[in-house]
Amino acid sequence: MPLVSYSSREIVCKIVYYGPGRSGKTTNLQYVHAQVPEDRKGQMVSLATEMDRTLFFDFLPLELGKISGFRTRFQLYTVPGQVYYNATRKLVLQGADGVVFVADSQRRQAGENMESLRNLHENLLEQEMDIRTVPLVFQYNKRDLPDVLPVALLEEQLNFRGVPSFEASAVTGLGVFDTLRAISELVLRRLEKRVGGVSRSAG
Ligand SMILES: Nc1nc2c(ncn2[C@@H]2O[C@H](COP(=O)(O)OP(=O)(O)O)[C@@H](O)[C@H]2O)c(=O)[nH]1
Ligand SMILES: [Mg+2]
Repeated sequence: MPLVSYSSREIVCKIVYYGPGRSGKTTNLQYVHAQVPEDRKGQMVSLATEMDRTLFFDFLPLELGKISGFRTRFQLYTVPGQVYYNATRKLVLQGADGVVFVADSQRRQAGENMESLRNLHENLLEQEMDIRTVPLVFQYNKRDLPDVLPVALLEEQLNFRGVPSFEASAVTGLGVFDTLRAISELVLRRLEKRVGGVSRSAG
């Protein structure tokens, strides 16, 4: 459930970028952070572990406006992908309102993607969240590389729910904002359903 702050009149939605190590999660965040105007974003914060980093920052999307007079603030998080950081991943997933699964499209990464998706399933379950209902989108990243799987096959391997999915090349930014927009929409739609009958307004 999103965090509602009555003092600052903000709704805070937490979006977690999940996926195997080196699929491009950090690159997504860096690209988004670089594009958001200074006055609408917080600092990129890095929680360093020994080998990898958990990154996050928050921002106020320009285009979303207000819900019932509340501004919507988004917090974007990445998790470390390596197997041995599972404790960190669980922690970062806590309270997530939506998940972007960043898959590496390269043929040789197929196993890693599926393993990471299974790990997401398990970690959500532990927090009584259901991978079949949580707002979720897939991003098939690294489309610029030569030996990538066809999207149809990635869909078959990963997108069991038929949720929105996007081809991306996070190094150039291709598909990065399409992905973010899609997960934001899903999160907000769910929020609107829960608070019931509210509408968005400009601002
Ligand atoms: N060619 C290519 N490289 C990418 C792309 N996205 C990320 N990378 C590279 O893949 C490596 C791992 O990316 P990173 O964002 O750190 O992965 P993370 O472990 O998921 O956070 C880095 O060297 C990135 O520059 C992409 O779309 N295409
Ligand atoms: Mg990373």
